[in-house]
Amino acid sequence: MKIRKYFASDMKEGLVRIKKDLGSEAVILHSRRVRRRGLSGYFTPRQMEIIAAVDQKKHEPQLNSVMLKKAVEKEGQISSMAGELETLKNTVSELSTAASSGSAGHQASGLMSKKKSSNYWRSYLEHHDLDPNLLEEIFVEAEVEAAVPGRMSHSRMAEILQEKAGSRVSSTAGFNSRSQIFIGPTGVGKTTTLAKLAARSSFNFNEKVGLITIDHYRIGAVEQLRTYAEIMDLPLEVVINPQDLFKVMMRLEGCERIFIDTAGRSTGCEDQLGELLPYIDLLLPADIHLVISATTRRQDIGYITERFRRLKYNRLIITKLDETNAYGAALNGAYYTKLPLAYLTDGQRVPEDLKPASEVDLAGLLWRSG
Ligand SMILES: Nc1nc2c(ncn2[C@@H]2O[C@H](COP(=O)(O)OP(=O)(O)O)[C@@H](O)[C@H]2O)c(=O)[nH]1
Ligand SMILES: [Mg+2]
Repeated sequence: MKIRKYFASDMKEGLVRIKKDLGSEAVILHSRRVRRRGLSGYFTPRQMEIIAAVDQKKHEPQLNSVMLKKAVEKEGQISSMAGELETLKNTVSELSTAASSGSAGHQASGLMSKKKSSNYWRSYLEHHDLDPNLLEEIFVEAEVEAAVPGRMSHSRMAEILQEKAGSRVSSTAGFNSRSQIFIGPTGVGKTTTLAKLAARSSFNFNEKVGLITIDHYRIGAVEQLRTYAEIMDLPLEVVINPQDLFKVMMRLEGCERIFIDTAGRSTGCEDQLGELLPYIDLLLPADIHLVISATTRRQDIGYITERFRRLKYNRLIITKLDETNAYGAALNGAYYTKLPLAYLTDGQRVPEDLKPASEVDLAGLLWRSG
């Protein structure tokens, strides 16, 4: 572990130096405002003292998405082996049927083409927890286009599925509004994702950014965002009732982009969800992101998208893609809501582990196999 102390005029400058010096894996251990030593310290503005560290032994892959791709490839290999086994099983059983009906030669030649049955593809997609109706819709169209009904080569099926599933999912790039609101169940990564996006807006796009939290039920949650706000040197306002929101928005008048965090309410509690509505109404027009974890079962995605509907969300964010190897959540979410996907996240690192959905081959995640 390499630990270094830095002095900079502000956090932004410090972060740039730390990144240059220790690399993007560096973490901030501590930061505070201090006076310069000696008499001159009283005549110059306070400085930021930042203690940063980097674990030299840690050997992380460059991008979590690389791991993601590998996992998908491995998954594909296993599924493909399962498919081969199934084809073999079918061959034996069909050969024995054919032998008893006296046409073994003819049947065998047809089966030697490396085509896989619909059942193979069905179970392959079921593994990704794809909604059965969505799966059925895709299959009906795919079967129509198949040269040999019931059997399709891997590449042809991949092509067809990619086109069919892809056409059902849209993505949106960037922001449409000044206010960016994050809603969704507890623990899905709302605050972390907000911090990633606020960092991108501030550092990559040089926008003047403000943060608001209406997290008034969980003190810990306010502290989490406060830590990010301090590290990024962004103003944070805590709102505890809708009336305060007006005053807070006036204070953040100079901010071009405002990120608004909400407390994770228990999805089933209608009253608590309803409490957010007055805040949201005051913030409109806004980009309202429903944040869902990729590890959510499809039945729960249906339930969550329905429950939160009253909060007028207009786009989706799927988090924690690094924690699963079933990638149906993004497609299911988009299918149930008919709304665009905005961002995907695949790790805890702020701000690195985030990608605009428009840059990810969503359908391809499902069948990028060998
Ligand atoms: N593995 C993984 N963890 C994440 C991701 N996004 C957030 N987390 C973690 O999930 C936990 C809950 O995140 P938080 O932002 O507090 O969730 P919130 O309750 O919805 O605000 C934290 O430990 C985060 O570091 C992600 O994309 N991948
Ligand atoms: Mg939170």
